[in-house]
Amino acid sequence: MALTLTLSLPSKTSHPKLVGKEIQYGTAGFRTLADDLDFVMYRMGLLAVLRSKCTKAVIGIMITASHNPLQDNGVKLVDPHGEMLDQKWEKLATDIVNVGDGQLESVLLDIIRSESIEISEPGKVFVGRDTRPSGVALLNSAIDGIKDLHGELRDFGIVTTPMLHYFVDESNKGNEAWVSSYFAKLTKAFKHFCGEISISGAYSPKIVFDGANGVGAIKMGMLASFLDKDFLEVEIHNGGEGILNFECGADFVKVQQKLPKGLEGIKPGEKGVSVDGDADRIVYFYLDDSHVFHLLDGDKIASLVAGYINELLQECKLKLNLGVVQTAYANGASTKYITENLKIPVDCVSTGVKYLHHKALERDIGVYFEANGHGTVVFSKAALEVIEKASVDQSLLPSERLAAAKLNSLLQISNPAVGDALSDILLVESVLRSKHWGLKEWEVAYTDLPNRLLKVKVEDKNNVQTTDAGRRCTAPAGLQEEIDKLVKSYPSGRSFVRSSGTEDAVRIYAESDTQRNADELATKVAIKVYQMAGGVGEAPSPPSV
Ligand code: 16G
Ligand code: MG
Repeated sequence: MALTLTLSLPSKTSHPKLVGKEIQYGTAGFRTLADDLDFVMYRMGLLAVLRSKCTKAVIGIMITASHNPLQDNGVKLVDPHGEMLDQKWEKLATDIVNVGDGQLESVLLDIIRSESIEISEPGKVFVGRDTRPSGVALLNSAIDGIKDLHGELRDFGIVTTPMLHYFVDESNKGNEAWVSSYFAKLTKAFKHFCGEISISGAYSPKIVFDGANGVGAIKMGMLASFLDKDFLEVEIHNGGEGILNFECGADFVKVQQKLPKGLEGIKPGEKGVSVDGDADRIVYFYLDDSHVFHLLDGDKIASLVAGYINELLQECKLKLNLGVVQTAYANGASTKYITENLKIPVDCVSTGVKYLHHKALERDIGVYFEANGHGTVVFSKAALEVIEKASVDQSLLPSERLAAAKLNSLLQISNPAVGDALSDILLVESVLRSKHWGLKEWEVAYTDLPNRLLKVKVEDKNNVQTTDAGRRCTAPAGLQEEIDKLVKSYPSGRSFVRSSGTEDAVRIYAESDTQRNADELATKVAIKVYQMAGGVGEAPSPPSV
């Protein structure tokens, strides 16, 4: 039957497309200068309604540019289970954003036809944004798009990215999706877990919190109000008085390996925690007695949490399949520790939460973390049922039942929709409290191999193509062979290059036995990239040896 559907888009003329270069739905959605995003938001409002009609479920729109500077903003769509947008639809998003105003309706109609969308289905969209001032106008543009396709809207206002993912997931499961129910769920499980465990040994429930001057600080304040100080004592810094992500936040601390602005007064041994601008990443850190800075990143969190889950599984003798998922950026020492010491299998996937999340779902219990602090614990419904049953099974030993009960409440603390800085803090604190550990006791499990991350600007980042989860380079021809030759001459050497999914650049990672060697290897590889992949601007300086 011929489709005679036509679309009228009354707000289209208020959101004209900027003439400019093509933009792509990248690793975590569209992200660029906020001033360039008006028409993108409008079109994402339209697309979200179509996606909702297509999946017959609530879809989320999150307006954030995460750890990027204040003047940037971005948008990503959240799929029905709270996961990242389906990859086929990422392509549709790119198509819809890059057509001229004149073709917008016909491209929408193409999507309706190709995806067999029933236009009379309701379209339900949840929206949220971070604290960027540009978010208000951008939200209104998205709302225009939603209304033009007669979608229903629920605006959560300023929320963390993981909260929006959680609301979408819960709503589609038929559960309540309220800010208060989110905090109640996390803190109830945390209190349940910790209630039985006294504070002793090196453990302290106090954290010195760096909120990156963003939404994480606001929501941490709310979370803390649900917990008294015996559970979690939070000293909030960078609560919004300074500039978002400026010299603070998880990305700054991880990349610069130093204290964030505003936390200079942290005392040796105190637990520092930084989140990023939309609170989906965390890193821990502390100063030792000599005021030397120590970082505990996503790799350390993965090893702590997976190690503890493994202990509980052994105690309750449940044969569930536990695995860890990392990316090529995971420190080699962490992968070795998890596979050889903890004896937990590790999968390596491409960079980006969506890849880790999907891989982790293949396990009964999957722990995934990127080194930069994105991660969570996911588990199957069947695994949870087995654990719940064991926790009350009178044929088991009391110690076995107790271990199953602990595992059950630990899993309730995680946000299964996506990596969530707030729930990750509660997870880490639960494990530390249970082990009576401070950060030093946690840190000693393994020592990171010294490493270096560099980036090189090139004419076209698509010149660099990779395979094997970003670990081997297939273009330009000959570059991988050059990298292999360089790596061979460094003890415990490892290096790879990949084009960034969020910036116009090629990233270079190297690790080796000493910092000097890691720096030297990274620099030599960066020079090769510059020479062979069309480097622009100043060439990387050769190592000084
Ligand atoms: C995005 C990704 C993050 C990844 C980073 C890599 C999400 C929510 N975020 O921030 O997982 O580590 O990109 O950036 O997926 P790059 O491609 O520029 O190296
Ligand atoms: Mg983020």
